[in-house]
Amino acid sequence: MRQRSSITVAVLTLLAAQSAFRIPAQNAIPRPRTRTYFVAADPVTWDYVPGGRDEIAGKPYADTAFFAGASPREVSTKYKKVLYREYTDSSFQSLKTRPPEWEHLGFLGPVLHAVVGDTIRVVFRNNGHRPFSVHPHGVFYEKSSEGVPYNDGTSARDKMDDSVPPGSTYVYVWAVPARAGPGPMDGSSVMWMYHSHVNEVRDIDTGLMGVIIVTSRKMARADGTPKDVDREIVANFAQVEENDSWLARDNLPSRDSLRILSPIPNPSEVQAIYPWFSKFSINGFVHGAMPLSALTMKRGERVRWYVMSSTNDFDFHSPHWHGNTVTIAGMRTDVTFLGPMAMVVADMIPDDVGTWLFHCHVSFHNEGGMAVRYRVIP
Ligand SMILES: [Cu+2]
Repeated sequence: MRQRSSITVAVLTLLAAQSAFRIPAQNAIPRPRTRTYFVAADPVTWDYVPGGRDEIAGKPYADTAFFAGASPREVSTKYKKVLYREYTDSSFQSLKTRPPEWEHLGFLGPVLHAVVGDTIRVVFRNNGHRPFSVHPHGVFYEKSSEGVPYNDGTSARDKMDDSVPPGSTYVYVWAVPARAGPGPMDGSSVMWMYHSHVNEVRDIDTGLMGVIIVTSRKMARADGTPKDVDREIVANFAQVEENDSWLARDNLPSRDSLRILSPIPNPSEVQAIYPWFSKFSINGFVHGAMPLSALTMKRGERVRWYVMSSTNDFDFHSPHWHGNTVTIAGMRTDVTFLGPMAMVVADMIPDDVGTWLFHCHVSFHNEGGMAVRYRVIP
């Protein structure tokens, strides 16, 4: 009798546990799935100062000197680039609309969200003028999805991802195992970057870079975002060397491009006649030109900042948030440090209402324009 009642209790407990798992759809743990993204490398004219104003100084851009005592800077802030852009399907006819909360991404590619246990499929279309690729960090890739040409002992099918010719499409497939997700000291999500890696430096300086965000399964919403975060923000600190871009020659004023005869000029040759080609940028914006509306958050929101840097010789940055503090791996700060291609995740619960500076604390980067503003509203 006693044994029978304990069986009954066990069955009732099991039934109760099962009904407890019938939780509302918005709290349900998403099943592992394949997330497909249609991403093209597109020729685009990008403006580093879209509003024409230095919003750190609060003046028209052309009125403000580059460094104190420097000669007046060039007025055109538009450069031909090749950027990753997201499309709705494999016809690559319709660009996917970027929602307002992701407007701050600027010249970065789309964020590829995934959950531990998922598979990411990137259908990559090269609309550029030369071979490009997509190389991911962190996720699990086989040799056919690494996106880098080097002497790795592979051949044939395993080389097709290395360098995708202009006008071609290639499908990259990346698994997202536990080691691509949050580690023991991480929060509910981690960041990885992706970029073209046929010629790593020149491809990135041409504009081909983006971000992958991987969320732990138990903390993920259906769209892959972490459910303990209200707002995700990505910030790429980059000294973009436009002199190193594949399109450097096309971006020179015509009087200067006549002085350079080679179709792909030597970067130092361009730099010598046109020093402005070094762009001290956050997501492709300089001197506070990122629209304030793109970085507006509410007091008390749980804001996760994914901060990273680029690959050039001087891509050492110290991002500094004014007005509010963050925690990074459980430790409190308001400044962090990035070496080349570094990635840091910082959590903020803003409590200080106002318009605040977010800038690089390396002094010549800050003076050179590596600064944006963010706004906290009540
Ligand atoms: Cu810096």
